[in-house]
Amino acid sequence: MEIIAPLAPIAHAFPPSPGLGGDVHFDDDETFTFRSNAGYVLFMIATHEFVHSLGLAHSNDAGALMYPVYTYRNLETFVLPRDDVNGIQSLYGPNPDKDPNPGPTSPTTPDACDSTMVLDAVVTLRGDMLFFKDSLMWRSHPQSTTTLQFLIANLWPDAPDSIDAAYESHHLDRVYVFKGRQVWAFSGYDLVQGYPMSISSFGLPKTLEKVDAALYDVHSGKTLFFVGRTYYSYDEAEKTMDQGLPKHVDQTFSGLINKVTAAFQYRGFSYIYSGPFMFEYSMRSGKLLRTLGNSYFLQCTNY
Ligand SMILES: [Ca+2]
Ligand SMILES: [Zn+2]
Repeated sequence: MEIIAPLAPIAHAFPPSPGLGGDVHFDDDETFTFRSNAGYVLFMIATHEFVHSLGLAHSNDAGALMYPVYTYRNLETFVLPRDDVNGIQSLYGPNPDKDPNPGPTSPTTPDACDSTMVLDAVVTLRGDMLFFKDSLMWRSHPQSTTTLQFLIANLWPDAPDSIDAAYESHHLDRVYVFKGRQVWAFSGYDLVQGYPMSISSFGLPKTLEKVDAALYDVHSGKTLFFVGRTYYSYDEAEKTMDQGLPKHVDQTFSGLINKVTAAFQYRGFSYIYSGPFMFEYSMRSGKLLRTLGNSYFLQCTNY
């Protein structure tokens, strides 16, 4: 079975059988690399194919190595996902020997139907909604009834995993992604030159270690940076931080007493996440309209 590049197979493998069985072929016309995303990372392609040689078929888990679409992954941090471990153990059984040096735990792909899941961040991108969790994201089109899940690196190879916050600046047609003291800016799929930068470039305090969530308010042209139960507000046009900050979140979002974990604005409503809960606010009145779960936009499709 082959691993699919945008245009043509990069390599293919034959499942176990006599003769050709288990053989792997690599396309000599492709550029294979050791670590860089300037070509296909040979280690990832070869591992995927050798697992086919061992008899495992493709997975529909978007986080799995055996997902049929190639995505650049950072080998410094890559750990074989749980879905692949389960797949190979379904054929060969678990390792009977106790591993004297157990490595990091295999990551499990986040599940939209998990009501206890806490999203890392939510953001709009030119009318779509993006929901982030660990190394994965869901993308939802307003016209579509399905939400697609894939690796963040599939959209933005330069973006980090497990991000803290993100917002879309309609003013500059950019998405800003925050992790720790750094911020990345993307124009469509491209990293804007000069990024990542320090979050203090927004006027946030130099001592601040991270922001928990961010939201761009189309009515006021301000971006709100949430830190715990407080927020800072940044004027996108003036490129200045407002005075008298930070404020307590319930000064703008009535009744909100818990830490904000993710936030975004969509069609005139503000959606504020706190752990597995999501609160819908009217942006103009600041009134709480509904309390929803995090699967509200994610369309849990298990049945
Ligand atoms: Ca967050
Ligand atoms: Zn394959």
